[in-house]
Amino acid sequence: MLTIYGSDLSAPANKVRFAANAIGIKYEYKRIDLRAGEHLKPEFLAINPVGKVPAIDDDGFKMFESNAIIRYLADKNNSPLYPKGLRDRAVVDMWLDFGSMHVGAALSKVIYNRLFAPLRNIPVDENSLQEGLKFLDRFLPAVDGQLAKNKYIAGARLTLADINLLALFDPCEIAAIDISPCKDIVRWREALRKEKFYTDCHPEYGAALKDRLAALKAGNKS
Ligand SMILES: N[C@@H](CCC(=O)N[C@@H](CS)C(=O)NCC(=O)O)C(=O)O
Repeated sequence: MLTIYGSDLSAPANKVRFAANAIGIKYEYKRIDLRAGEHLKPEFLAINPVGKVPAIDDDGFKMFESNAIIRYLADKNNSPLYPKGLRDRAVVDMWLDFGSMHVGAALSKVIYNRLFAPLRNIPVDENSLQEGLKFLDRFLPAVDGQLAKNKYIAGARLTLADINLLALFDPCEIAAIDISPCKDIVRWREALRKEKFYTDCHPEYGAALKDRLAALKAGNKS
């Protein structure tokens, strides 16, 4: 049995659930309360020694790092989400890595400073926020251009590279990141957000976001 350890507001953790759903794997989802510090308790550190979500326990085989996890799950299940052909796989890896290392890193800076820092009563790092926005200005059009030429990010088929970006874009609205000028990202995202692999997770994500937003508006920094 596969257990996924996550948190409803964690994009990397949600990515693992999207991928498991899309592959068709049954799993148990265990929420780790990051605000309560559950991720740093010995019970969780025994599953993931670096103390982060997501992590998985697949019949005693434990892993962390979302991209490594989704590659493992797809390979284990011979999923077309991670094609086996040399070049097809290379293109998926290319967009998966670019998605995480560049688009995801820029998004994180903006999301952290606009959403999580205020929630945790931590001063906003204006330089980091501006750097994130600057990189998004550069990278989002590149993703949009790729999606103007292809239905999915790595070509004609849905792959792990789409699932990665889809999860990373989830907090855009709440972090006031305007992706509306990127028409093909919008088209691609709208279509994928209707898919069952996504909607099966979405209610929890939406509810968790709503709670945090309400707390933010009420000035509850706890
Ligand atoms: N690169 C990691 C990122 C994991 C990560 O940073 N998770 C955050 C939640 S989104 C976390 O566990 N934060 C708790 C902490 O670092 O103390 C992945 O893709 O799995």
